Amino acid sequence: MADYENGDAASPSPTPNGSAHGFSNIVRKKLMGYVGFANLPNQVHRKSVKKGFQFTAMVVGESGLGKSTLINTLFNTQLYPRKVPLPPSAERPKTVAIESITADIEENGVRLRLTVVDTPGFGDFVDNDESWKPILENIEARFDEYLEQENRVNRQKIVDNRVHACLYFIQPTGHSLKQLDIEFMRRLHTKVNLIPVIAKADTLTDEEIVSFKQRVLSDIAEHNIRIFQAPIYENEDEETVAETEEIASKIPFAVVGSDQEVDTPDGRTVRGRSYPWGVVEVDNEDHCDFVKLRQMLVRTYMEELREHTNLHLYENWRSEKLHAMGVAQDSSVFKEVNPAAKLAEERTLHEAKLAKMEAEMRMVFQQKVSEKEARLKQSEEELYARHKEMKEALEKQRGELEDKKRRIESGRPLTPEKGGSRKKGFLRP
Ligand SMILES: Nc1nc2c(ncn2[C@@H]2O[C@H](COP(=O)(O)OP(=O)(O)OP(=O)(O)O)[C@@H](O)[C@H]2O)c(=O)[nH]1
Ligand SMILES: [Mg+2]
Repeated sequence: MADYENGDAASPSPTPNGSAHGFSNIVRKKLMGYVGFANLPNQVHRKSVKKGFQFTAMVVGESGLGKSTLINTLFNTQLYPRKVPLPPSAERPKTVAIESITADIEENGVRLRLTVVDTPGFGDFVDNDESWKPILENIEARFDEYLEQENRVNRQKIVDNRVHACLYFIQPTGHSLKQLDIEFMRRLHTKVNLIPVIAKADTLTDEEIVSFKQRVLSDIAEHNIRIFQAPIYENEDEETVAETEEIASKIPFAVVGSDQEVDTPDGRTVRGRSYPWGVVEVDNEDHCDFVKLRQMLVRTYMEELREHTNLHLYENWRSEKLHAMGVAQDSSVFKEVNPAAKLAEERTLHEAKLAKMEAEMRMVFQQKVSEKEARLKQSEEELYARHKEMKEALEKQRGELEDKKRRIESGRPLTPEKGGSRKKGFLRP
């Protein structure tokens, strides 16, 4: 099934029958002519190009590992001027300082506001136990700033200064990760997309790189550190899956940085580093993983890094923070409300209420009718009984009268004589 974009015109509205996604009675229809919504991706493209993009990358690693050089190489610009080495007597910062540089760069009409957060001083002290702390604080302060913008009344112009990726430079020792590296990654992996790189890979042989990578990966796995992995989606074409796997197979990227062009023995001019034994080409995949790192960070997964930062890292931080403040998220409050579904729901409730009222009224009516019927029946019975009684009394009276009549006609006294007694009207001589 297609992955419909949320909340846009392309998303089908749920059906009132309340099926899980509202797709149950969606039918496939053939268009009879060009409608124009095939142009939607172009509209999105135009809009986002107009808006421009914001991306913030952080570089962390001990001094002199080539962080600034790699950023210059990645974005093909002199973001960082070449450094003048400090004299040994110069004052050096006592803590990890955080510096950020922002530049607007443009390529084929697409504007990118790139911010690079540098962390000079990391790992430079005798006691480096807490070197990760100012960096974590900086990342969280950027989350805080974003949250504050989200809570404003006007949210039209939110500037996203959150760190979308952190390149962690590993010293090319050829052994394994140092305590400093593990501690940093352990503390930061839930707050930022970690991309580990092996710095100055030209100082190691190919075999050394292979075994060093394995050791680094096993250290990472052992400490349950989650580094950024490009996602593989369902229904992705084979080529994309192969590309993603190829990129993933190079982690940690063994990189070489150079913002200088050098001539190769075969007469080409390339970005690279020149040695008496030959030239290391930055953009040559046989020489180092720079191209794959650029693919991960810029060409293929920049949007994925931004999305993962927003949907997972920031979201987790935000809910943890709100939870700590005692604000529990009420999922029903944040539930997306579809007006059509809401209307249907209200209508159903109203209909149910009406039906209940009707049933109650019918019950009351029936009760009254049966009471009346019972009363009528009772009076009918009473009437009948009275009628019967009266009829019987009449019958009795009639019987007596008939009897009297018969006696008078037969000349018998009405009252039979009882021995010696005289009856009225009949006098004895
Ligand atoms: N061999 C080799 N040298 C490099 C590489 N990248 C940078 N360098 C050199 O290493 C030195 C330090 O490079 P930077 O880019 O300033 O290093 P950084 O990590 O930014 O250093 P800080 O800002 O002091 O923390 C420079 O002389 C670079 O020319 C690389 O890939 N290989
Ligand atoms: Mg630097």
